Amino acid sequence: MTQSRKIIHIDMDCFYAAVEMRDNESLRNVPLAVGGTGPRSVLCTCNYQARKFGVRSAMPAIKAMQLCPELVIVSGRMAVYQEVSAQIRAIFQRYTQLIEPLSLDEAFLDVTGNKAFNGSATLIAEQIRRDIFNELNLTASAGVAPNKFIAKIASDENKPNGQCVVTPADVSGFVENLPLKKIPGIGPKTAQKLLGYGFSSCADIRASAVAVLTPIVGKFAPALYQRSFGIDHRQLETDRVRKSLAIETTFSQDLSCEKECESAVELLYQKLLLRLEKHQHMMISKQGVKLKFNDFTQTTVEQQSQRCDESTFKQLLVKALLRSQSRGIRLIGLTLGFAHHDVKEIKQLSLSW
Ligand code: TTP
Ligand code: MG
Repeated sequence: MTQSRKIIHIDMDCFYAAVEMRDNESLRNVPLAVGGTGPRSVLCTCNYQARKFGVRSAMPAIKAMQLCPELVIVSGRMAVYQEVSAQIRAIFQRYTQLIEPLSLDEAFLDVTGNKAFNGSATLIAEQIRRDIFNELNLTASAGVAPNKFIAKIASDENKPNGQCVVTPADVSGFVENLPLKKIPGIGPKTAQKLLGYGFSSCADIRASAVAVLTPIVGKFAPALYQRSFGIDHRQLETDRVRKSLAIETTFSQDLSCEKECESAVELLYQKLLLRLEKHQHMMISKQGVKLKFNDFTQTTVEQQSQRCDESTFKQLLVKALLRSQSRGIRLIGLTLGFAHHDVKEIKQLSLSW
């Protein structure tokens, strides 16, 4: 029998708003949102008091004020949130080096084989949340499960300041009646589409087949089918595992001039910056540009770099284009290399949760 993994997903409660409430007493007992205050601005998040009025993340401030006229909106302090995020990460590191940050306020931790608390992931998650509360005066929620998919959903179950443990034996029952929109990767539109075909829960998906799901959800079909049984073999993308970040695009028509390629690099660069947000903790060591030509051969030009900057990508593009020998460009990719750290290997495993 193979040992199941123990994954913890930690997610801070109303993160930006919680930091503002912590740092300013006058904001503690009012419905509070963090976001722009201008007429066309959108909220980043809001506290739980504001949520009672239906106020939500990504809601236009105007709509939020209609729902909750006494809502207080403050502008965000990104530098402070980043600093708190680093403090939270330092707490995680006391318990494991296998950490995959998803954003400033959430991360997966793999504690399989941990020695602390006799290997109980439940107790480790409780202790992490206690450390966060005692040291940073903020609350976090946790999901504990045999894989990332279940852990992420579980951390939402008992929010705020709660925890939910799904043991291997509980997995099947936990996912069976799960609404499909809870599955990461299924947005409201896809959920609606699936409903149109009669799929409303994981139980419905289980009774179907990948071949039936493919015309509806495309490439996501095999993963969706697996998720409906609670299966998710994805490893954590830790600093150790992730050595690079790449983003690329294949053109419907080959590009033939430098100007077109440069515009494509500008677009890709914006996308790369968005992806990089999830990996803010990583140390960049290299930038690269990949080109695929219309004869399907490819070339890559790289350069040592500690930053992710657009002008370096453009310079690398120019160098790569020198190798094109007037062939059309089918694909352009941008890559970042990361410096990586050594992490101790997992050794002993414990069966208790
Ligand atoms: P979330 O974890 O999605 O939300 P949250 O921490 O505010 O609330 P919850 O208790 O439900 O976890 O996002 C973390 C932070 O990311 C959030 O505090 C603000 C920011 N954020 C945005 O700026 N825009 C958004 O649309 C969302 C969803 C979050
Ligand atoms: Mg959160």
